[in-house]
Amino acid sequence: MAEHESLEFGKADFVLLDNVSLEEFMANLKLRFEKGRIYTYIGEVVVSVNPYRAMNIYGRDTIEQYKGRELYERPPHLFAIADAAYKAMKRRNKDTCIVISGESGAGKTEASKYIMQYIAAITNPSQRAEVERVKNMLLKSNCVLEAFGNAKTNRNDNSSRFGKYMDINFDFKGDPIGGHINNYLLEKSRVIFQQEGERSFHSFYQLVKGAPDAQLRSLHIQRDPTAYTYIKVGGQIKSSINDSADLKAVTDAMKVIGFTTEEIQTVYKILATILHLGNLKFGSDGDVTLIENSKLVSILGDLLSTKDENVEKALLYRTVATGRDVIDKQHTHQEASYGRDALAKAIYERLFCWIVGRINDIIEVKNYDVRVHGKNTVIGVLDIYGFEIFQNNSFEQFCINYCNEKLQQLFIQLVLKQEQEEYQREGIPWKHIDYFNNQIIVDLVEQQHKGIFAVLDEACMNVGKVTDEMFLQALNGKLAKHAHYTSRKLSPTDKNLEFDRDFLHSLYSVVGFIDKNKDTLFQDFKRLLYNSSNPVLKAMWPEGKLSITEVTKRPLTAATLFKNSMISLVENLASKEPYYVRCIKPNEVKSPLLFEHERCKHQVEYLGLLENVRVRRAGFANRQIYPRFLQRYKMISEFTWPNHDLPSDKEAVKRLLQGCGFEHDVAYGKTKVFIRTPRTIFSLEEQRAEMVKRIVLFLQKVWRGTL
Ligand code: AOV
Ligand code: MG
Repeated sequence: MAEHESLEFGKADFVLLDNVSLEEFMANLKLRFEKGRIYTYIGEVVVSVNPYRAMNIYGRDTIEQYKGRELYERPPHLFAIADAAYKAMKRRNKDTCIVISGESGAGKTEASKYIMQYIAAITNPSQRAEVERVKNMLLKSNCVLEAFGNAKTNRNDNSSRFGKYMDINFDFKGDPIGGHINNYLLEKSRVIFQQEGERSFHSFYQLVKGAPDAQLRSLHIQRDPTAYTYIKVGGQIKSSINDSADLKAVTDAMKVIGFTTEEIQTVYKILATILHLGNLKFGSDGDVTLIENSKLVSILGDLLSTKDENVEKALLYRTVATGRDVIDKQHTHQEASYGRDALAKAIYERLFCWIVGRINDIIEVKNYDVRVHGKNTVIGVLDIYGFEIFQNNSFEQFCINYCNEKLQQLFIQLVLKQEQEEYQREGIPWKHIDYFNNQIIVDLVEQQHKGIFAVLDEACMNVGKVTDEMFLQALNGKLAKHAHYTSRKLSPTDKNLEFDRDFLHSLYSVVGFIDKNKDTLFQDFKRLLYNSSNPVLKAMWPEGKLSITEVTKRPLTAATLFKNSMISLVENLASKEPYYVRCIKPNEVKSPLLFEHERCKHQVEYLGLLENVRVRRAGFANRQIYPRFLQRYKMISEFTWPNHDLPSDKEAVKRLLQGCGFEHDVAYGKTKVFIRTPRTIFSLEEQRAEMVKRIVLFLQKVWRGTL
C-alpha cells in the first residue's frame, strides 16, 4: 500500500482489487492511466503504461523520495523497483536483475534508461572520480547503442532492433565499478530493406544529415539521404528524431567512452561503404557480369583501404576450391547482387558487435581484487526488442517473438518460484497454484530434432537447392498434429506459418527463412576486409585470415546461434534475483490521452498479469520485515507506542495485530509478517492515518500552548 495515494487514483497495487477479474483489472489500469498514474504494482512487479508525454516524475527530488525506501511507502514507480534490486544486491550480497518486457513501443527502453539513471544517482555519495567516470560511460553507452541499433518502425520511432542485457558491477560499498553488455541478434536485414513507412538504423541518417561538409566530402557522400537506395526503401526519411543533433551527441559519447579518432573515422567509413554498396549496380555483357557504375569501386577501395581491383574481384567472383585446384568462379548477376547485399548486412552487423565489444573492453571491471575488496555483485538490466507483428512477418519477427515467449516462460516460472522460496525461507506453508505454462510453445520452436528451428536447420543442411516451400512442407509433415501449429496448406501465394496462440499470434511468411538462417557471406569478402590496410577494419574480420583451403567447418545457423544465446540468457537471469517491469502500450497512435481498451486487455492477457495477481493473492498480499512494520504502524497500538517492551519486534507485531483483531489474517515468518488480504492493510493504513492526524493536532496544541 503506497503512501499519499488516495483511491481517487485507483488501487496502487492490483492485489488490492476487490475482485480479481479482468474487468476490474482493466478499470483500475485505465483509471490510473487517465489520472496520470502510469505505474501500478502487482506485489513487487511494476506494471507501466506508456504515457506518451513527458512526465515530471524522474527528477532529482523524486529520486530522493525513493532512495532507500521500501516499496509500499511511496507511490508505485520504476525507481522503487530499481531501489529494491539495489538494496537486495547490497544488503544480501545477491546478484539481481531487472527484466523489462512488453510489446514494441510499450516503453521498455525508456524504462531501462530511467532505471540506470536512478542507480547512477543514488550511488557514489563520496564522489570518487573513478566511479563517476564509470557511471558516465555506462550512461553514455546507451546513446551510442541506440544510434547503431535502433530505427524507426511502424510501431515505434525509436525501436530497438537488437536485444540488450547490461550487467552493472558494484564493489563492496555498492558503487558501480564497471559493466558488461551482451547484445542479441541485430535485425540486420534492415540495412538493405525497410517496410514502407520505416527507416534504416538511425546512424545512417545521422551521418548524411549531420556530418560536417568536409567529412561528407572525404566519404564521397552527398547530403541527401534519398540519394542512397538502401536507406530510402521505406520512403520515410524524416522522423520525430533530430538526426543532426544526435550525430554530435553520439560522436561526443564515443569520445567520452574512449573510442580513438581513428576508430570513430573507421565507423563512419563503414557506414559510407554501406551507402555506396547500395547504389552499386550490376549489368551483363553476354555471360560476363559487370559493375555498371565502376566509379563506386574506387570509392569503396578508398573507404576500405584496399586496392580497387580487390574490391571489384570480391564483388564479381568467388574463389572455390575443387580438390587441389583453386579457381575463380564468376558470379551470375543474381549472385553478385546477393553477395553485395550480404556484404552490406554483414559489415554493419560486425560493426555493431565490434562497437559493443569496444565498449565492453573499456567498461569492464579492472583492478578489482576480490581478496581485498570483497565480493563484487551485479545488477543486470534486460531491455529486449518487444513482441511485434507487422503486415508481413519474417524470420526476424519469428526470432523476436520467440525470445519474448521465452522471457514470458521465465517470468511465470520465477514469479512462482520466488513466492514458493520466500514461504519456505520464512517457514510458512505454501499451497500450489496452477498456471498456464507456455513451455509447450517454447518447445515448439526450440526443441531438438522436432522444433521449428531444428527443421529449419535440417533444410539448410541439405545439399542442393532447398526452397522455403520445401521447408514449410517439412514443417507441415512434422508438426501437423501439434496443438499450437496450424500451418495452412501450401499454395503458390500462401507461404505462411501459422500458430494459434497469442505470441506467435499470427502469420509468418516463410519466404527468406532459409537464406536468413544460412546467412552466407562469401569468404572472398572476409579476406578482402581482413586484408585492408586499415587496422581497425582488419581487426573486425579475423576469420579473413584463413586461406580458401582452410575453411571447411560449417558455421552455426542464425537460428541456432539465436537459440543458444537465448538459452544462456535465460540461465543467466534465472541465476539472479529477478525484478520485473511489465510495459503496456495504451494505443497505436502514440497518444497521451487514448486508452484503447481491447489493445490493453490483449496485452494484460498475454503478459499473464491476472495470473500474476492471483498467485500473489493466493498467498499473502503483503509482507514486511518486523522492524519496518512496527516503524509504520506502532502508533496504532498502546503496546507499541511510542516503544514496546516485548522481547522482540516479532512479539510486538503479534501483540499489535491481536489488538486490532487481525490475528486470523496473518502469518508470522522468521523475519517478516505476512498479511493475507489487502483489506487488512487498508484498515491498518486508515488507522495509522487517523492516528497521525491526532498526533499532529496534539503537537500543534502543545506548540501553541493551548493544551
Ligand atoms: P520499447 O523499447 O518498449 O519498444 P520505447 O521505450 O522505445 O519502447 O518507447 C517508445 C516511445 O514511447 C518513446 O520513444 C517515448 O516517446 C515514449 N515513452 C516511453 N516511455 C515513456 C515515459 N516513461 N515517459 C514519456 N514517454 C515515454 V521496442 O524497442 O520497439 O520493443 O523494440
Ligand atoms: Mg526498445
